[in-house]
This record gives sequence, C-alpha cells and structure tokens, in this order.
Amino acid sequence: MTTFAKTDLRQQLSLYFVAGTMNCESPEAFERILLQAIKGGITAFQYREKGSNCLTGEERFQMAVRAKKLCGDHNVLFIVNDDIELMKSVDADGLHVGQSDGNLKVIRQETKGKILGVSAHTLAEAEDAVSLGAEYIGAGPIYQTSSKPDAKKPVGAELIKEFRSNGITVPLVGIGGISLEKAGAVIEAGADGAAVISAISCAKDPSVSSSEMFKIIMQAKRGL
Ligand code: 3NM
Repeated sequence: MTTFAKTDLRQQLSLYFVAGTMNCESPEAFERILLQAIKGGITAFQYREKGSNCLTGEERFQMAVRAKKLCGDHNVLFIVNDDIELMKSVDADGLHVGQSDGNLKVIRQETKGKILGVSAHTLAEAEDAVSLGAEYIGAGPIYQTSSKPDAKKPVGAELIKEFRSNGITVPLVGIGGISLEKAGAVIEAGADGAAVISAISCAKDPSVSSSEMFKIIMQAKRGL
C-alpha cells in the first residue's frame, strides 16, 4: 500500500489530475492519458468516473485497480471520487466528495485513516467541511468550465483569497477552467495546487501539458 505523510499533502496536491474514462475517447485512451500525465509530473490523481457513459460495476472496479497501480508505482496520490465502497475495495489513499454527496459526518467516519477532500463553493461550506474533518478543500469553480455540466457560477481566484483570509488553513486546491495560463494565479491567490480535467485530458500531448503546468505551479509556489 502507498502511504503518504499527511504533512506532505500540500506538496502532494500541487498538480491534481481529475478524470474518468468519460473524459477521454475510450477506456484505453484514459489509461494512456493517465500514464502520460504521470510521466509529465502530476502529483495526485482523482478517479472520477461520473455522469453519462461512465463505467460501472466490475469494469469500474478493474479500471480503478489499474489506475491505482499506475499511480502507486509513481508516487502519485490516488483519490476516489464519491464512492466509499470503491475507495475501500481498491485501498485508495482517500476520497473526494462534493456538497451533495452525503452526510459528511458519516463519510468522515467511513474514511478513517484515509485522506478526505471536500468541494466547497462558499466560505461557509469550507468552514463546515473543515470542522467535520476535511483534510483538504477543492475550491471552485474558479473559472468557466465545460467539464462539469452542473458546475456553479465561476468565482475567480478571489474565492481562494477569501478562504485564506478567513482562517481556512488546510491544503486548498483550485478547480474549474484552470489552464496553463491561469494556474499561476490560482497558486498566487493562496492555493497549494491546481486540480484540472481538460487542461490534461484534452491536451494534444498530456505529458507536455502536465510537465508545463507542474513547472508553472512550482514557480508560483516559490514566488518566482
Ligand atoms: N468540480 P476542467 S469544476 C470536477 O467547481 C469539477 O467543484 C468543479 O474541469 C467544482 O479542469 C470541475 O476541465 C470540472 O474545467 C473541472
């Protein structure tokens, strides 16, 4: 099993690729893109098999097993989106949930010993999530996104500044419409990382996009 020191979480969430097979042309393309993203330098991956055309049942389980193996072999954090049973059955590093994915108190109990991340769109949501034991927050959508049909209105990097100036000190990643050009601004606003779907899954070369985004994020973290 891969183990991650919780103190490293800020570093480990620097470039957080989020995807499922439905974000790619085919399940084979998904695996290829994930491997390219890993080679390019992603530090965390969230298996988000959600929405129309997503895999279910045994296919979903087998894909999660393979994705976890790819991540584990390369020291990439492996998080499962909104499926506690899948998280447990593949022994993922953690779970990520949205605001409507269930009772956070119950979810926290069910994820003991695992990393728990929660999406928040407002300060009140972030405060509640932290008080119930979220170890990191996904803040967004920062910019306009076409990857999530039910995404809320984009709020800009201001949301991250607002969280930071109001006592949210847990690791934070921005999500939603983050491109190579916009990743630096998200870090400069106070985030520890950027979570992306299309900037990597739709890239001509996911490996190149990942490594360029990783460089931009690391430079922004060093204040360059
Ligand atoms: N969650 P892209 S936005 C999965 O606001 C997800 O919580 C969001 O995809 C939120 O990088 C989003 O292609 C989609 O914009 C991110």
